[in-house]
Amino acid sequence: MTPETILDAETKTLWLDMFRKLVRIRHFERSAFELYTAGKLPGFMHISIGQEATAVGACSALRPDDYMTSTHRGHGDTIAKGVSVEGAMAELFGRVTGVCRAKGGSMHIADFSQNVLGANGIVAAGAPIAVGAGLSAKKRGTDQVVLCFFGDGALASGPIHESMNCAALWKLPVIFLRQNNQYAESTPRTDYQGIPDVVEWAKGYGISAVRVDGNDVLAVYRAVKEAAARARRGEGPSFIESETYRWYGHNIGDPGTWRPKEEIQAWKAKDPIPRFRKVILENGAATDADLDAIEAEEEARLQAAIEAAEAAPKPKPGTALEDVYVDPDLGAQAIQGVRP
Ligand SMILES: Cc1ncc(C[n+]2csc(CCOP(=O)(O)OP(=O)(O)O)c2C)c(N)n1
Ligand SMILES: [Mg+2]
Repeated sequence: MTPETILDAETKTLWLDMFRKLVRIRHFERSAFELYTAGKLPGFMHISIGQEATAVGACSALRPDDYMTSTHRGHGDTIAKGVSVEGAMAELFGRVTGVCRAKGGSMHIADFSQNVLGANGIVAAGAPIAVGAGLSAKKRGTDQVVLCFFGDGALASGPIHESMNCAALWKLPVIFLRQNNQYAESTPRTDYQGIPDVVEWAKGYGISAVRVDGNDVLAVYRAVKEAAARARRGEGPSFIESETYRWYGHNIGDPGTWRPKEEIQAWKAKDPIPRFRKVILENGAATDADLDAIEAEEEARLQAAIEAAEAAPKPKPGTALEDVYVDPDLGAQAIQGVRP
């Protein structure tokens, strides 16, 4: 049997789509870093280079109508779930063509057309939102699931516990996926986490819990696929500990060089993109030339997105309350201190 006959067409398409998204996010994050450093982007940001396999593997296991919540480090997660690079890049530039019309910025990218309920600058704040979405799906009787990304540091804060408790109690279709990039800001988990094994801890809620190699896109995909299937069968939430690493520091002003050089090098050697490229080639799902072409297409698309974003207008001050309140008049009164 030749390698070509091992993989069915559907799997090949899935793999190439996942490769494309890995590359898309890597290009996006590199460009965001460069543009910010060159003084072209306002605000503040957190780059997720190194963590792409967790974002892509997880979101590829969802249906388009499933929901997702993310964190302050949400560029990769939101793009993996379907936010366009055009909309995301324009959002970083603070332009009207941004996916949130410049009202979200780097840390609050949301896109309801993709059921992306938002990246979130408040640590752990995505979890209660995910539980609310899960409760809504359950009450409405849909079989949608909710993927809740959060950081390793977020696990040490109350909302994660409250959310997991509620989701377990009410058997809600929520997948709690901890993106364990080993640090909360510059604090290693040995300095903030009293729980010896978070997978065993999560099992204490009476839910399924597993640990995966977060730099292996297929391992993450399989874990989320299984968790989603359980949730759709009405078997409630799951917890996934995805072990990964961010190559750079906590935020864009932090080069992260305070970490041991050997540690950074060891994780870079586990770069999820060449790793998956190797799997694709070994299984005959594509050739090097096919994968190079995907990379070139994504780079060209991103460059066009950057040019379009730079050329787009900034929002007018008078539009500040649009899209913020359901009723803009009530919103304006609230801001002026007039209670409706
Ligand atoms: C409620 C709250 N507390 C503190 C902060 C400041 N803060 C921003 S990111 C961060 C660390 C988060 O670490 P982790 O959850 O591991 O995510 P990572 O940055 O590693 O992706 C902290 C403390 C915040 N944004 N929100
Ligand atoms: Mg972290």
